Amino acid sequence: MKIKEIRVIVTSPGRNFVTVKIITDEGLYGIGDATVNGRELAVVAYLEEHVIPCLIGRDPMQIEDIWQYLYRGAYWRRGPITMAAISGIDTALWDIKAKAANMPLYQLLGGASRTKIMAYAHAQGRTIEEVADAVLAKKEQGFVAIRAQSGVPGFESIYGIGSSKGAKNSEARIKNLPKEEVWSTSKYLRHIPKVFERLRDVVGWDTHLLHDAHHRLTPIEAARLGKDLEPYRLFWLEDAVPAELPEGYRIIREHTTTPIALGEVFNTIWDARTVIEEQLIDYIRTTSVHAGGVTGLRRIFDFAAIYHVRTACHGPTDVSPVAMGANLHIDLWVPNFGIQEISGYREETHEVFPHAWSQDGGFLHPGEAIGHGVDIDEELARKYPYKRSYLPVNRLEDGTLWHW
Ligand code: GCO
Ligand code: MG
Repeated sequence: MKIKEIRVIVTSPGRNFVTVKIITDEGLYGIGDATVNGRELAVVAYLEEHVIPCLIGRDPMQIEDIWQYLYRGAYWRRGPITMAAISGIDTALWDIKAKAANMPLYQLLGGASRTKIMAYAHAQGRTIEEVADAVLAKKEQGFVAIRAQSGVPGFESIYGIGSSKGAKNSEARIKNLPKEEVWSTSKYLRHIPKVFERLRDVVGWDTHLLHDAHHRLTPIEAARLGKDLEPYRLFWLEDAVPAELPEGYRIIREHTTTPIALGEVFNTIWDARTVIEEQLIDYIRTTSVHAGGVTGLRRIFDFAAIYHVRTACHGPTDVSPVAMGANLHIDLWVPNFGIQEISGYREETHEVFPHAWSQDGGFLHPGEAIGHGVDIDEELARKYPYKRSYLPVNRLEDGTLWHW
């Protein structure tokens, strides 16, 4: 079997997605996600100019060799653009291999270790009562794990909370440039424990509650927050501190027993090495589209298992249904599974990416289709052209640019 053609499909059914389609001379094809939110076309150029010409005519069964060729062979290793490109190719190759073997991908990985995959949903609100209502609504839908994000009094819009009317009409929105938000760590740190106190009152103790600090704290601030949240027994505190300095997580660990999740922006096992090896985290958030596809993710997860770290694939709306499918096959197999994020897709996204994976209340399953079970309707995809779009940026009250 030989790789005959590789297409890069850019479509925006609700938001931008970059999808790789590898077609073989025997007619089998595979699909992979290569989306990097806000920098989509950089991956397209990387693939079209630098990757695809090297792969035409190769044997698609040689997944490991192709992975190493694109990783080591490029000389310039790692980074989100390179790794998303590798991820798209790798996931499509695993799709082809599983189709050729006539089995669902999870079978090829070693078979199912569980019957269903626990997922967590997002709940948010501007006020504590709005968050409480949102959490109860998700519980009602069958979720046993819910991430709760709250507005902070005095701020218009904040991470994880739908933007207010004003923000929607802002100049940045109109010009299609990054929206700017305002942030105060001290106000946030005072408010969040009150949110979780109330949530435990309304939701009880059987629902897992999670919270994402989105890289905005320093280690000692994160340690304080973890400590203040201890009475409410969170499932985790996520991305408390940017992890370019992984040693910073030692400070958090010394002070709190609140479990720590990290790594949605990690691209390789090297990014995750220190926090896993020193047991500074409890959940590793790497996902197939940003951490080197099935090959890269499997390597990280096996490494994490040695250190009691469990898996928690990133699954926001910008991780396409294709990467979600690949994640779910890994989730069903991986011995040290923890949880899977699902933030829900728009109807048009589901239509462009028909998928065998399914959701039953708060649980997911990859399905029994051969391959990873996700396809792309290319004709429909053409109806949703790419639109430049950005993640917001964040500033302190005095204008200093802050982490987002
Ligand atoms: C999450 C994430 C996302 C990211 C987004 C960036 O936990 O789901 O923090 O909301 O911000 O995926 O592209
Ligand atoms: Mg996050």
